[in-house]
Amino acid sequence: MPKDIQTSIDAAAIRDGVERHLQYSLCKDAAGATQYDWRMALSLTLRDLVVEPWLASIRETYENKAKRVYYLSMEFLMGRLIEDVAINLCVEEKAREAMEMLGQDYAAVVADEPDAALGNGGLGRLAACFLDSLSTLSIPAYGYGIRYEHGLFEQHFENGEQVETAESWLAQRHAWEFERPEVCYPIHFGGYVSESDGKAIWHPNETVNAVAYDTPVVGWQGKWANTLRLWAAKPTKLFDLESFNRGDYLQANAPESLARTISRVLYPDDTTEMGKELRLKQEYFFTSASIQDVLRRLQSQGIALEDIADHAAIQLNDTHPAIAGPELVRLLADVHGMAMDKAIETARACLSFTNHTLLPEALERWPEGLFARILPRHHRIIEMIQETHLFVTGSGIRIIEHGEVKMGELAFIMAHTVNGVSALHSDLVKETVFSDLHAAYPERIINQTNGITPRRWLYSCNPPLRGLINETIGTDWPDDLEQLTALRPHAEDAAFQEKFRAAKTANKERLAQWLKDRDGTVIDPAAMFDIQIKRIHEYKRQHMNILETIALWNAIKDNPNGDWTPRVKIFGGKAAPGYVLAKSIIRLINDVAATINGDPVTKDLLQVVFPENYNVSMAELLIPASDLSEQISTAGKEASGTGNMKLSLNGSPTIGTLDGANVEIRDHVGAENFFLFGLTAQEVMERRQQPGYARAAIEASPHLPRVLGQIADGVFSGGDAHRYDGLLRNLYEHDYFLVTCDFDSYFDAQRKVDTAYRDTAGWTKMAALNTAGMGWFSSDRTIGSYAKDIWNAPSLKTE
Ligand code: F58
Repeated sequence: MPKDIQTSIDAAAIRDGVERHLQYSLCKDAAGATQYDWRMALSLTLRDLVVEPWLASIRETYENKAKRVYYLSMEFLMGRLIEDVAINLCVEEKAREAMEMLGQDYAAVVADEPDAALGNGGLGRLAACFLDSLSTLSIPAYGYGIRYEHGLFEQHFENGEQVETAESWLAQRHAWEFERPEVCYPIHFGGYVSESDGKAIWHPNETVNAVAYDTPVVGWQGKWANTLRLWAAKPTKLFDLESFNRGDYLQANAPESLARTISRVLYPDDTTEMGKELRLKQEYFFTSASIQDVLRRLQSQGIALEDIADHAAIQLNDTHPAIAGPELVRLLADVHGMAMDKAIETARACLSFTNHTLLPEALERWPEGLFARILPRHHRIIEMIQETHLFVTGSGIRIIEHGEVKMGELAFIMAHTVNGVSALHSDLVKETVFSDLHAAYPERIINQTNGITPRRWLYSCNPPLRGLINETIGTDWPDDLEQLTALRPHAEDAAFQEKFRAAKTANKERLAQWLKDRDGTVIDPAAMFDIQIKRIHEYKRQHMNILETIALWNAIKDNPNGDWTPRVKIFGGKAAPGYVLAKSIIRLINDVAATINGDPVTKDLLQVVFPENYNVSMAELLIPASDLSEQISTAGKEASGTGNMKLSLNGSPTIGTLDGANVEIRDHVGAENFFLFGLTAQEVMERRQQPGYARAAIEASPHLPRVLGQIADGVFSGGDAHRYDGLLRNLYEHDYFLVTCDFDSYFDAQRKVDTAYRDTAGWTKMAALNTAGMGWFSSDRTIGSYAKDIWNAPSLKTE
């Protein structure tokens, strides 16, 4: 059935499924059913359709004794699932029809689903795209993570400032998951380690249980499904009856609330002041549960412990699960009696590690005292790993140094392969953060440029463009994205161009309508939509974009009758709650928006929009509607970027620096279809050596003194001349991210964009060549390459 699921299921069958679930799973009559009920009934019906291919995939994996990939990640930014599942099963139209038969609006039901926002940004979304591709490629795999009760915070603006509130996606039942109370592992913390007969025995003083919740991840055309297994923390003793009977109700609940804390909330970045200890516990909690689960599965198949690397490839998504190394060593050596050296070697043969950042402050380090208190046995094992490493390599690089446990070094030393996420980034990993370890292990670092799933990021989110592509090159491209190159010969064809523009306009109108309905914001789809969507961070330089907006506003006001290209600048993104400067950037954008949008002279030429609470679902609306993609990070700082890929794929040329995957995007779409500006990574490093570079750049700029002066005068802050003191001081005196140095070249590149956009045919060609050139950035290519170069994990595809 999986192979021809499209033909075997019709709209009437889906309708019957929805009716059945409404009655038997939700106990509702159609007359009394709410939007929630319809959504649940549809979700459960679609979930039923996934169960068969899911069980078949698991069965096939066991029968073949096939190698499995385990993707350990603190974050999975899944977004909504109804449309995703319907599309992968190729029943989207039938589901729509079924809901119509029932008198329901399919789109409204789809939009009712809360985003599963179990991630901060690119790293978490990459994990979600990878799961989609692993299933599409029929590679047996598990995603392992945490079932956070609260996903990424909700963002609100009050007087232009970001205010955070708790997100609660689990307030309603989560339709897609299966609770597995029988899959439960104890996770220990604290205590001490004793030795007897040369054997180490850990006596922990705290234990929680990790309970599995499984969500199916079905691949393209429903041929294969893998599992996303998320762990929830539960107390070993549910309830303290003794305390309850004494009338101490708070104490009675203490075991539960203590345990639950571990899986309660997703860390919104580690710049916050929340307990570091809790973060360490979260990391160990999900990693230990996952590793125990892997070993249990291998043992149930009778696989000898020496041979586990032939059957399990464990990928560490950043350093967050880096404790997997010592944990696997502990289980092999302490629990199963393997010799320590052999255990280290065996663990390394299973493990590989992806680095996602060059920002040194983002590489995790734990105070040694804290680490040894929470994980005393692992502390000792890390010392042994370190001894072996020092002995074998003769290098002086230590994992534990200056009272800190360095997780980057640990992950690197315990992995057989380390990868960066774009060509430039992987080179810089070798030259900067891990240069010493690279010298010690010269074969270990490789590159795997990131990718995105074309199912969600084109097929699903952009129906007009999907239709045009189908009509032009056929329908086989969603799992063979390089077929998009066949669009190239059409890029200059007038009839194709007209349809391409019509698709873009439809997407822009959809976005405009959504903004009007949700926020009452009115934007004109005839203007250029210039979009920057990503976490707010100094290195991503949203402040450079808003400074350029002010300079453009000045230029228009100086010459209101000039030949200007109308623009709507759209921002989307959240700042870490503790990141003061990023929050100041948000406020500045909102302040500038309030001033500029109210200016009668410029309002038809320039507008700034910052819809609150950017998330995956909002990205699905913004990306297809974009004309210009802002990828303006300081060269050498954005490891890869994946939003850059999504926007370009959807026919939105990039204005950007030579950073991360921008470099490769430009190669693929053609330099003439990319607006390049700014210093290179090498030049950035050199410029930083010049004393007073920021002030010098400001003084030399024809724009910056005026723009910064306006901010300092309170032009955008109702006369409050001090609101942006911190931000301005940073730009004048420090400017580590070189906003001032790249500003003029950015401003000039933007004027080239203005001119290019006015040439409608030329712009359409450029946009179409972006779409046509992006096939290589499918996450299917990335996963195929991980499977071959890192995991040695074959696909079980049958055709
Ligand atoms: C991102 N990292 C990179 N980290 O910034 C981006 O260039 C890359 O494309 C992407 O990974 C995928 O490789 C990222 O998203 C985080 O969100 C961390 C989560 C934990 C706290 C610190 C930030």
